[in-house]
Amino acid sequence: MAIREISTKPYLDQKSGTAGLRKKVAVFQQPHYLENFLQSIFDCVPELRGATLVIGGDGRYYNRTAIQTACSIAAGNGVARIVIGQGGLLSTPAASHLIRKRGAQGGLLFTASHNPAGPDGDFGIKFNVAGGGQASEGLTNRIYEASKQLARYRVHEGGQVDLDRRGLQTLGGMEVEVIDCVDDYSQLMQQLFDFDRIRDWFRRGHTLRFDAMHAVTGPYAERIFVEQLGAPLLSVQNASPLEDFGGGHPDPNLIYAKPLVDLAFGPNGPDLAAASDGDGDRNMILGKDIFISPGDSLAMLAAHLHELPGYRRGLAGLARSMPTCRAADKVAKALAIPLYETPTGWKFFANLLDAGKLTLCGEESFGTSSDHAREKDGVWAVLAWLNVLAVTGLPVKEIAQRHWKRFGRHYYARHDYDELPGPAADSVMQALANQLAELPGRRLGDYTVSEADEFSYRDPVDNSIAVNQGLRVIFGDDARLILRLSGTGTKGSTLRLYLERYETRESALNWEARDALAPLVNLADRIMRIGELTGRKAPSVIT
Ligand code: G16
Repeated sequence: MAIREISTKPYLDQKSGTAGLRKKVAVFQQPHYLENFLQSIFDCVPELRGATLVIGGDGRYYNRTAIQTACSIAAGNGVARIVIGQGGLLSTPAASHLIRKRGAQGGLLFTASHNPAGPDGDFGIKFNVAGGGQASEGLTNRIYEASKQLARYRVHEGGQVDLDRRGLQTLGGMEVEVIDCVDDYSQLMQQLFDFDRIRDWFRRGHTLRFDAMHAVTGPYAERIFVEQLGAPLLSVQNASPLEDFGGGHPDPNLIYAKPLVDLAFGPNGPDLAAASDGDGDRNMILGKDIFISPGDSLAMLAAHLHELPGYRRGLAGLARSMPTCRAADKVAKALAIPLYETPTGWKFFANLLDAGKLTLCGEESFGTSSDHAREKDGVWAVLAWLNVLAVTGLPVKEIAQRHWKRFGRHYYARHDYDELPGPAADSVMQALANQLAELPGRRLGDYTVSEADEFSYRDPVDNSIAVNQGLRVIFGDDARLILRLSGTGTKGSTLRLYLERYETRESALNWEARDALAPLVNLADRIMRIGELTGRKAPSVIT
């Protein structure tokens, strides 16, 4: 076995964002860049020596190269066994599940999520810990510190893993097991959902259209929706994973999944339309003539989850990220269960899930999942909706309208200002921060500010504290304006403005979200002056 130590020089920019290290492909292609980051992980997680490590990716450009590099570094650092999805593919939630199922000490996930791919696109790495959750802020900070000091890395030289051949291989002294990427995951889904009932729903002529956006969920969707649940083949579109995602932007939202949205609002829309993103952790849900916002989807699933086989014991608790609308809070109150408000980033749910305090959680960024994994899970969310539709026999729109009638409706939108110069984005944040102290009590339009603050979070399990998690202007139960900087962009700064308005009047439950939120957009203009401070007339993307 040829283990070699290679001298290197540190890179100083290997700081993880909201979900791992995301950079342009060209950045990862710099000499030793990837090796350095991987070695920093192995240096900070000594438990990986002699243990099992799961490796997979979303199939984007550079995935296979990066996986070969990861295998040789893992072998160089004494990993005993690697479990890899065939072709280098594993959806993020499937990888999280495998880490748990195999008792692995961690997983390397090669993905930049929904960001575009290809030689000029983005690449990324996430390290997930034993238990399947994303590395904590503490660990990613330690990895970053280690990367800044790194002087050498260890590799096994010679030999490659055949990523396409299922079964056992060896690389140096390390065992490599290449597995079908769907098998374990689909077994888990069958434990959670009533496949017979969903099959029957399809048999009765109901329809699904799932858009895999040429990303990782294609094989999962074809196996589960078509082969196992009996949906017709054309229920899954863009099913083959491509290295450049077909040139698209695999972000399941109203902008980037527009053809699907048009279908849902067209004359022959399916009963359920859904999409997932590059690595399969996000989801978008639509019914005939209706878009279910992620915050609503979380709340509606919360209200119905106990009707599904894997959740009959009821819900221990609910959680949402701070900018996610407060629809789930209303359901938690009705169910008399706790609702946790966490910072943006799925990693903040992990401790609560591990401690059994949570059953279901979600984020405005099109993420929903349960305690079955430690990642958000796009296919899981679609199955949950299918199962709810099959159990209730109601159309999506009817489920939504009954929900709003019972709990009230949270109109919601997110305005993104992408690729801003850092100082311009910072000046908007600063200008609002400067006003926080004087805002409470002020009457603005139809609203009165009840609280204005910078969000910080104390984890109820380990008491760790996360500060600087976004600025909130809260108008009691009626509305909120939230401003924060994204932690996932790879170019300039992205400013996110989140708008939420709550209505309980029956006459106000079926407005267009854009109309309902117009007064709040005006208020945000007045308070935050984004146009004036950034020179941008309008957001880059509204979701
Ligand atoms: C990641 C995180 C999510 C987060 C989202 C947006 O999702 O896992 O928790 O909500 O980014 O983060 P930000 O607002 O900081 O850009 P993904 O799907 O990109 O891994």
